[in-house]
Amino acid sequence: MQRHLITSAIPYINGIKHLGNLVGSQLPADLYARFQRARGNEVLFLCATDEHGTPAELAAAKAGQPVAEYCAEMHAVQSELARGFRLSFDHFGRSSSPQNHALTQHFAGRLADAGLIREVSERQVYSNADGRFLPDRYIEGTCPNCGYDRARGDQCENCTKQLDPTDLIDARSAISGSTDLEVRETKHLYLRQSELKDDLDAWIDSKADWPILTTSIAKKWLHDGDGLQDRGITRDLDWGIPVRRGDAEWPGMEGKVFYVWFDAPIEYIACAGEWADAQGGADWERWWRTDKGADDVRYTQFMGKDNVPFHTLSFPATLLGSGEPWKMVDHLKSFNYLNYDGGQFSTSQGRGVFMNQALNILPADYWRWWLLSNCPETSDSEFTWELFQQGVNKDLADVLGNFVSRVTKFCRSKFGEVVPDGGVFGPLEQDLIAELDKRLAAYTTHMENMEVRKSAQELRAIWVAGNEYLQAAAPWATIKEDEAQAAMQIRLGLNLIGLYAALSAPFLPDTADTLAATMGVEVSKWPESIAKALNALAPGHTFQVPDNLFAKIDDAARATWEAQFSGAA
Ligand code: B3M
Ligand code: ZN
Repeated sequence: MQRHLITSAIPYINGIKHLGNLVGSQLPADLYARFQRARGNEVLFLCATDEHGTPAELAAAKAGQPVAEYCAEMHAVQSELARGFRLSFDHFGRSSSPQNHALTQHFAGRLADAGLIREVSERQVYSNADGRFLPDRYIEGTCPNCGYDRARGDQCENCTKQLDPTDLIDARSAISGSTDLEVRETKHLYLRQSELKDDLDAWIDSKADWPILTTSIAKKWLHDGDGLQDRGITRDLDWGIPVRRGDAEWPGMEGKVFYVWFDAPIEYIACAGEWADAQGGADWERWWRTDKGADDVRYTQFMGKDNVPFHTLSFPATLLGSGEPWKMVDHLKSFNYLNYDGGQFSTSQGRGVFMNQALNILPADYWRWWLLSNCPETSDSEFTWELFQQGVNKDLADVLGNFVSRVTKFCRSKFGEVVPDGGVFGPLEQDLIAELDKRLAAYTTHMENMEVRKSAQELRAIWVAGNEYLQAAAPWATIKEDEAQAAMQIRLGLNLIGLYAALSAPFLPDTADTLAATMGVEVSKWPESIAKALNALAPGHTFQVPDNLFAKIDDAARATWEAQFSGAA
């Protein structure tokens, strides 16, 4: 038995995520976790909400709520949506947890002890009216480049020019609107990543099996220009993890918090602690400390490509720099972007489908199937309603749904809702078994390698093979001449449904449950041999004909949704 630690990038707390976010990390991570569990392996699958930083503060302010209250509410919302999409996290934690506070402060202390932290004095905008330093995006003013009067201190949204807050004309606080701003000195902590450059380089070189997308990003940051730069790990914000050196105060750092990207990946570890506490004291260190059993853990991370630098450099720098035996990532699976109908998903314009909206219109499995089988794996990919309609109607309704319906209904009408007896498998059945054995091996390999699209294609081919068999065997014709032969064909068909439940479960967990319940069995573990799986249901075993598994999406519904989610309103 293998042990798999699996983490998905932790979604920001500031609102409900869209389908592009979902397919870029959480959903493929869930696919892999479900697959590994079905293989009989031990899995710890973790995710959490990323609750710190300016985006959280801004979203809470917009909602008119204290940040802590806003985060608690949004965590509950995201958690419910994760359940709705059947994301099978062993724990869905919070980066604001006490466990993460303690661990983040611990790491900072270790890094400081190792001489890997230095203090830097910076000049930053202070708002007298607000009584605080303003992060760049809390400062608004007129863009010196295009004259847009609501440009932000980091960038002008109108002409996209990158700005410094001091470039802005008539700068004001985005919080209070006050123009009573001044530039003050403030001290920050920097992680001396440059000191760890050779260690990181060697570590990345040891990952020969990583995708080029991943290693090229890491190498670029390591070597381009002046090479890996030290990174500020503190901020002048109220909300966040207070800067402490382990258990001790950090003189000069009073009132400051750690930068969100410093504490967010540490939450992967803290989340295991949260999980353990929720289990009444399970052992989390056997997943994370190589001196306590984690040396035989295989750790896989899932994320969008924009998160790769933090996971290949900053977080590993934190772990290596601590000098402690933390488990490092073994495989990092990164994704490109999913676009929406010729453009991008946009939260502010309400463009595209968000997780809550998706579940309001169709069950989770429809989305899971389409998103995974079209995921942005080797390049960006695109959601259109037409492609979605095609995927659902053809793959799910016409192929899988139709097969199940034909087999079960035919059986009910001729033999009743019971697996019929009848002859032994003939050449047609042996051919099918041989084909499915080959396809099962290919499917299993693709799933092992996290080749999501190839896995979906192979699963679909496995469904298609069942339909083709049914077409060739034609039990509705056979029965006129040889009832025993028709009975054998249908017995095989019913067993295929059981097999489909097991093989489809990582993609379509609800459908798998329905299929298994229909057949009066549990969803079985990953099959080893097709021949064995196709003899699982013995003659005499009773079943029930399921309701239509998938409703087709008609053109009217498609047009309605197209308009509804265009962001035009
Ligand atoms: N919250 C960004 C994102 O959701 C960020 C990931 C953190 S992973 C430690 O894409
Ligand atoms: Zn501008």
